[in-house]
Amino acid sequence: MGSARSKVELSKSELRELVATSTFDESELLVLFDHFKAISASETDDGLIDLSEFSRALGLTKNLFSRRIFRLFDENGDGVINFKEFVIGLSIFSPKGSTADKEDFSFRFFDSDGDGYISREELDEVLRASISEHGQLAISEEQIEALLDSTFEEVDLNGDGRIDKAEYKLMLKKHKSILDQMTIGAQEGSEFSKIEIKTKKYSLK
Ligand SMILES: [Ca+2]
Ligand SMILES: [Ca+2]
Ligand SMILES: [Ca+2]
Repeated sequence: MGSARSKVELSKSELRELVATSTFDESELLVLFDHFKAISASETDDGLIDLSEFSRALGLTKNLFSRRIFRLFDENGDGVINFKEFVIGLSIFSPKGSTADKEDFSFRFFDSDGDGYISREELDEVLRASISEHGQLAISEEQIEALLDSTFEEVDLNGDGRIDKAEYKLMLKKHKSILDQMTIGAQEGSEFSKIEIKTKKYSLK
């Protein structure tokens, strides 16, 4: 696969634009472009990354998490990730990405209907997916409800039954580990380097 000519090309002007708009320099972008080519050709060599290719590169099965992260990367919502979207998404995840961008990104991860609030149903959905992902099926309905109750009691400061961005940010201040878990690269670029390693391994196949 490594020698197959990919359908994507990176022009000098695109490269310059991405140096200006992302947290990466030119040499990092060229490395990312190689990864992009490998991932985008891993199932269908069309110069674009679809959900299946994306999930596989992240080492995730297609689940709520990979679908949500994919959607956040897919800024124009056309169902595929182009190189620019790939770079901008990874920019946020990278150690150099700003805290504000990471906060926004993780908030949008929870706020699946995009109305600017995390509802109890939205939190419930992520919680259940996370529980089933970790195989902790022994958690009862009552425990889930109790966890939701205590979360809202703590986080929903104005008591309107939903979490707005200000409340969410205060919660992140108190529980710093949430953002670390939610964002690739928040801890010494660990997950981010894993992406690189994984895709490198993958492209050698
Ligand atoms: Ca797209
Ligand atoms: Ca919402
Ligand atoms: Ca609220």
